[in-house]
Amino acid sequence: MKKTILINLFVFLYVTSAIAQINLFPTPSKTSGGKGTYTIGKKAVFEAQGEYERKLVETFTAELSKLDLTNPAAAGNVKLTLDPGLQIKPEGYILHVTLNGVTLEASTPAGLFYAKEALLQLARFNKGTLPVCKIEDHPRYSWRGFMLDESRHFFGKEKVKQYLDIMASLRMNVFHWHLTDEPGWRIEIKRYPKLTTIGATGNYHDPNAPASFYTQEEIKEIVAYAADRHIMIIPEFDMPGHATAVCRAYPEVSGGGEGRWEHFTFHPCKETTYEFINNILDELVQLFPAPYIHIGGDEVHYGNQSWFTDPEIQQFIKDKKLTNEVGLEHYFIRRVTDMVFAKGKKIAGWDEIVDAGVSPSKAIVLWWRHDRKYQLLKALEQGFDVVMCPRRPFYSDFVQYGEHKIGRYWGGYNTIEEVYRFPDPVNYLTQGYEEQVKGIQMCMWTERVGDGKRLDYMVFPRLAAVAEVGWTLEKRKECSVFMQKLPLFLQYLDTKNIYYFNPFAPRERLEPAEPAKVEEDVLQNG
Ligand code: TNX
Repeated sequence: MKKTILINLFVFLYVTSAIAQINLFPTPSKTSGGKGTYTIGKKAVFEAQGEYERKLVETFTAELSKLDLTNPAAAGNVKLTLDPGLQIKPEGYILHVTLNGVTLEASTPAGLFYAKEALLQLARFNKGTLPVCKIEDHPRYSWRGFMLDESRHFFGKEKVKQYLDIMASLRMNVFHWHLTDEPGWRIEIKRYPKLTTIGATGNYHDPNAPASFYTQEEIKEIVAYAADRHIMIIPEFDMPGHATAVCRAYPEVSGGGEGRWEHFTFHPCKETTYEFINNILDELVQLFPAPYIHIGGDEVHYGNQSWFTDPEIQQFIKDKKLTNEVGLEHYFIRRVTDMVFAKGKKIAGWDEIVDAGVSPSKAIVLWWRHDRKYQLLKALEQGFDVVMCPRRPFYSDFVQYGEHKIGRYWGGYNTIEEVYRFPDPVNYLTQGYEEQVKGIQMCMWTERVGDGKRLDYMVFPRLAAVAEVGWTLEKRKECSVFMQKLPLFLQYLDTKNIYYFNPFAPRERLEPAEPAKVEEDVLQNG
């Protein structure tokens, strides 16, 4: 009770104070407000010595020219300094607005980039009339991620770039790209053309939808676009399960499966399967400079029925002394991990890989099964680095409002407030393992998301809360303050024509429909 009164008082004082104009997404580590303002406009003059500083000036000028400013003709002085000798943490920065000008300082390019993004937000929210202030900022976690599933439905290059822009503004730095799964394979592999001629056709709602995928040229373009924004892209090649699209294109590597899960897995014993995977990995490591390749590893039991009956597989289990089918799954994961490691990268994998006997020096674990907290603990105890993306509250295919009909529920759903409060209530589990907890991630699975409009609705504005969980120090987080400033973020989304859910007027915008299942429609109509 006392705490609630104190928080309310704090919120009241906050919104009526000078610091209120210093709204940033995410909230910085330290903000001090002064008296007065300093105006910048399209005639701003920049002091920038090095090559990277000058590159940032170019992008900043272009972005500033698009803002709605009170005094667009204003000048103003902005000085950018990138100096590795400065005592500023790797992704940190100092942004100082005085009555005489603005300075941005950092010891790394990423830090200076974030200083630029912070200044851009200040200019946007205050129409160029910046409050005098000093912001000293650095992130809580080094992995601030967003995952997009483009296998179930494909959204394309422009949507991805738009999301990368918004992620950069929110100081998020990992884009996990789920490019392969049951309905479609979405990346050109030169050595295996049928992956895209056959594997890329169809989506979750329509098995006959025309092939959609990224060419290698497009991948390179998007990777470079992300790198310019200090975002690393980690591709996911899901295996040994969720491999249906691959097996459709190349049935010789299929491991069987039954009914709905037919051809769900790779064949786990054939040497040719491992050669096939190794050849694909060769192309992936060329395309993605990030230090990880995500190899999936999830939900194999859905479709490994034939592993129990196929004599060749059963013999293999005996010969290799693998105990049972789960032992075989772990054997598969260890082999693929070693392939990736031999190419100079670590694997990322879903939390099933914790049991596979993979060395923690070769892998990072994404903890997703919120109902298996012990799996998080086991990963930490075994020495794995971990990214936390539990379904509750970080899966954005869960609904966000009680009246919504489309999307997942599991003992509740994922409101923006619940997203914001994470890692509460699981923070007790990670105590003592802080070094191994690399960060957090939102995962956007798209079985029930058929187009960009519905995608936007599920991602926004929850992504702003995810960003703050990833960046803002625990002592600076306060949900009610976040909700107070959220309308500014919604206005920013308006300028980008994003159709978001509005938590302040939840019935105002209708939930965009899920696409109809083409197969079922045909059955019903026929
Ligand atoms: C579980 S998360 C999956 C995905 C689904 C998702 C739907 C994970 C590793 N596997 O294949 O799309 O649930 O929420």
